Parts: sequence; C-alpha cells; structure tokens
Amino acid sequence: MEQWIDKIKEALSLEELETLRVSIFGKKGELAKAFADMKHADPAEKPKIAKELNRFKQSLLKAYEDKKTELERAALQKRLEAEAIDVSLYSPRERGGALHPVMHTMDRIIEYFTDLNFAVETGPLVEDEFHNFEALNLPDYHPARDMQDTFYFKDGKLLRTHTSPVQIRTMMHQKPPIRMISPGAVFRRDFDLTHTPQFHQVEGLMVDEKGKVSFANLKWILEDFLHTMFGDVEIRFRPSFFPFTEPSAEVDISCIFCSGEGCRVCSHTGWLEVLGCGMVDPNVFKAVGYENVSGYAFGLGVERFAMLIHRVPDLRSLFEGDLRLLEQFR
Ligand code: 2U9
Repeated sequence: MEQWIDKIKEALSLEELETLRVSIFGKKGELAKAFADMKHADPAEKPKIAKELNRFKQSLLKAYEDKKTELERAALQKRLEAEAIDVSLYSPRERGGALHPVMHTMDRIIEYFTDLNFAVETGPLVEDEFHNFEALNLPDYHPARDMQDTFYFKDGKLLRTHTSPVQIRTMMHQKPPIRMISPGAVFRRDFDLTHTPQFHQVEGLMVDEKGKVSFANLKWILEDFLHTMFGDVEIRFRPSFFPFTEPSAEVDISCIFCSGEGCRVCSHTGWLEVLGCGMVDPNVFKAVGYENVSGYAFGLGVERFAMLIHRVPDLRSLFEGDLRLLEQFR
C-alpha cells in the first residue's frame, strides 16, 4: 500500500493526480477494496485493521492534498509566465500623440506668466451680461457691445466673448493685490478667413494699491514677454481704445516674416499687431467694489500667436484635423 503514496508523490500533472485520486479514493478504488476485504478478516482483528486502514487513509489524503497544492502552484506559475506582457518591448506600430499647436502655444504663454508668480484662474464658458459686459464698462446702450457679436441663449445667458469675466469674478472674491492670467476658450459670431466662432485668449491682470502699478510696469512685462515668445523683434505701443482700459494701447512687433521690410502678411506695414492692453478703467474697479487701487490689463488671441510662431499661413488649417499639419508638431 505504501506504493500509492509514492505514486501520488511522483505524479507529474494535475491530470495524472486526478486519475490516481479516482483509482485510490473512488467508489471502486483501492481504499474501498481494502475496507471491503476486512469482511474476510478475523473478527477479533477487525478493529485493529480498521484503525490501521483509517490512519493510512489520512496519510494518503495528506499526500494527495500536498501534491495537489504543489501542482496547482506550478501550473499557475507556468500560466503567469506564458501570459506575461513585456511592457518595455519596442512596438513599431506605436505612434505617440502630441499637443495641438494652439494648446502648446497656450502652455508656453502660461509658463511665461506662472514663472513670474501670476496665478492661473478659470471660469464658466456660459456667462451672464453682468460679468461679460456691464462690469467691464460696457453698459446696455454702449455701441462697443456691437464690436463683439455674441451668442445668446434664450434665458439671456451667453457664451463669453472674452475671458475678462474671470478677472471680474476673481476681483469680487479676492482682495488686492491681484496678479493673474485667465487662459481659455471664447466665442464670437464671426466666421471668415481670419475668424472662427470659437478661439482662445490669454488675458492678464495686475492690481495693487493706487500708484503701485504703472503703465511702465505694463510696458516692461509685455516687452519681456514678446521677446520671450518671438525672439529679437522690434516692439511698439500704439494708442487705442477699449471700454475696460484707460489709457489703452495696441502692441505691434516688427514683422517676423520680412523683418519689417513689408510683405503680404503684414500688409506691407512691416508690423504685426499681437496684443491689446491698458490701465484698468476706474469704472471696472467701481463695479467690483475696489477703491484706491490701480492696475494694468492685457489680452491676446492664442491662435494668432500659434500661427505667427509656427508660420501657419491659414487659420483654417489649424482646425481641419489634417494629419499632414498635425504630424509636424509631434
Ligand atoms: C478686466 C479689465 C481689463 C483685457 C484686455 C485687450 C486689451 C485686448 C484682444 C486681444 C486680441 C482680444 O483676442 S483678442 O481679439 N484683447 O485687446 N484685452 S485689454 O482687459 C481687461 C480685462 C479684464 C477686469
């Protein structure tokens, strides 16, 4: 009978062990036979034989369970090895994605200002008249509201036409000093060669006690910013008008295509307009409840920056999803 234990110990597979189990422990198996054979034994010996047989059955069962555990563990190990995935294996079909050039440009702009400790603030795309217009010195009757064609909802809400409402919300929730930018999507009913109904802006705002923030500060930071973005270019500030700033200026860089010689891109002026800016109008501070402060603000269109930096001649090619364009930005 000892040889059964040896057979169990020598089993090479779970299948073999199962065959052994049936032949040893099964209804017509060896153990059943041994118990049945007791009827031929001397009745006086029977209890002793039964005890022996039961002890032996226990050691057989233990040998069986041990072997089963061992073989199952080995089978699992083998399966794990067979199914293992080598994540470091080179795959020739793999093609990594890339940021869209507009988002990449936006990131570069954000990085310039966060390096100078400007906070990045965001806000809702669906706005109300107060935050998008009124608080920015654009009352109902003001003709400047026509400057931007607005998408309105039936309930009077609207898609923000600039990210300026974010600055309004920030000032209404925080005390000066404020040093922030508001990057994000904006919407205008405008669709032609140089306009899309959705585009992106980064606006900036710096506010502190009256007298602490000057136009000179604004000029310095925008010149440094534009040199960082466009390299060694000439920069000029032209007087302009915005309802939310006074005084206001538009900022040009010397044309990066013709170095100021005059070409089609700069309409033969030698200059490219890239920014609007100014000192925050006192009416804006009044609307948010700020007193005795001064501040500067600026705004730019990210698509325009992306086109100039990457020399993309046609705005529409940024949004067609053409891989021939996108693959150049991997
Ligand atoms: C507050 C106060 C003032 C933000 C400003 C401009 C000038 C500007 C345009 C650039 C190209 C919009 O995308 S564009 O068409 N922006 O010229 N933006 S000053 O002034 C603010 C903003 C918020 C509370």
